Amino acid sequence: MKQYHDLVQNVMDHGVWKENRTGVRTLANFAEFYKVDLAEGYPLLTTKKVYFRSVILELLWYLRGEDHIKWLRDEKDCHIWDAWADEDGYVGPIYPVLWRRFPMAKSKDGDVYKPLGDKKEKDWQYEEFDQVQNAIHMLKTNPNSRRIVVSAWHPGLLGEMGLPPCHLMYIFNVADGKLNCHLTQRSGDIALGIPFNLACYSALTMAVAQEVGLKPGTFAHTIVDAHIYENHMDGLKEQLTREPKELPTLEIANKPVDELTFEDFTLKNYDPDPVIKFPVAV
Ligand code: THF
Repeated sequence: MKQYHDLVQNVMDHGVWKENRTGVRTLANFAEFYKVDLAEGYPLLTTKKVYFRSVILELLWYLRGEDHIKWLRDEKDCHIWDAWADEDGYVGPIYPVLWRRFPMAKSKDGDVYKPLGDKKEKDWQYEEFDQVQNAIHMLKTNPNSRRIVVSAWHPGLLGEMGLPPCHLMYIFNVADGKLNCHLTQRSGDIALGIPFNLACYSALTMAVAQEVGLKPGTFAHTIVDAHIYENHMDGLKEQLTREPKELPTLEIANKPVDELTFEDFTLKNYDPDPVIKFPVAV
C-alpha cells in the first residue's frame, strides 16, 4: 500500500529523535495523515506478512466490553495484549470498556451534569453507555449526523488503565451511500501498531457498513506523534525496498456486528512478502 510506504518515508525524512518512557528512542514526526479507499481492497499490508488472525481477534476483543484479556490470551491464544495486563489478565478500563460500557455519572433524577450553583444534593450513581450500539443506531436513523463519535478518552480513568488509549476517537461519516471512518491517534508505532490499527478499523468500518446497509467508503487516519522505534529502522528500510502488491479482499458474514466471530471473516487473495520481526516496546 503506497500510503503506508509514504508514511514511513515521511517520518524517516522529517522526524526528530525523541526519548520516551519505554527507554527505546524514537524518530518522531508530528501530525501525519493518510487515507485509503476501502473499495480498492482490504488494506492489509502486502510488503510484510500481517497476522490477520490477531487483527480480527483484537477487534472482536474490543467489542466484548471486558476489562481483562482472558478471552484473547487464554481462549484464543493471541498474545498481543499480554504485556499490558497483570498476571490475572486485567488491563483496566481500556478500549473494550470505553467502547461498550463508557462509565457515566447520573443522578436519580436522570441528570448527567451537575450545574454550578445547584445547591440541591443529588444521589449520583453510575451508568454505562454503549457507544458502538449508539453509533450503529445513529447510522440507521440519522446517517447525515456529524456527531457519530466513539471516544476512548476518559480523563477520570487514566490512572486505572494499563495503558491510556493510543487510538482514542473515531468518527463515522456517511456520504454518497458510503460509510467513512476517521481515526484520531495520539501516538502511533509505525512499524508494529499502525498496520494493525489500519486493518482493525477498516474491518470494523466494513462490518458496520454492512449492518447499516451502506457501502464501505474511506478510512482516514490522523497520527499525532507518528514514530519509528530505533530498533525498527532496519526492518522498515528493508520493507521500503519491497514493491506493494494488489490488496487482498475481505468478506464478512452478513450478521449484526455483535454476533460476529472470527470464522465470519474471510480473507481472500492475500499473498504477502515474508514476515519482518519488530520487537514491541512496553
Ligand atoms: N505499544 C507499542 N510500543 N506499540 C504498539 O503497536 C502498541 N499497540 C498496542 C498497545 N501498545 C503498543 C498493542 N498492539 C503486536 C501487535 C499489536 C500490538 C502489540 C503487539 C505484535 O507483536 N505484532 C507482531 C506479531 C503478531 C502476532 O504474533 O500475532 C507483528 O509482527 O505484527 C498498538 O495498538
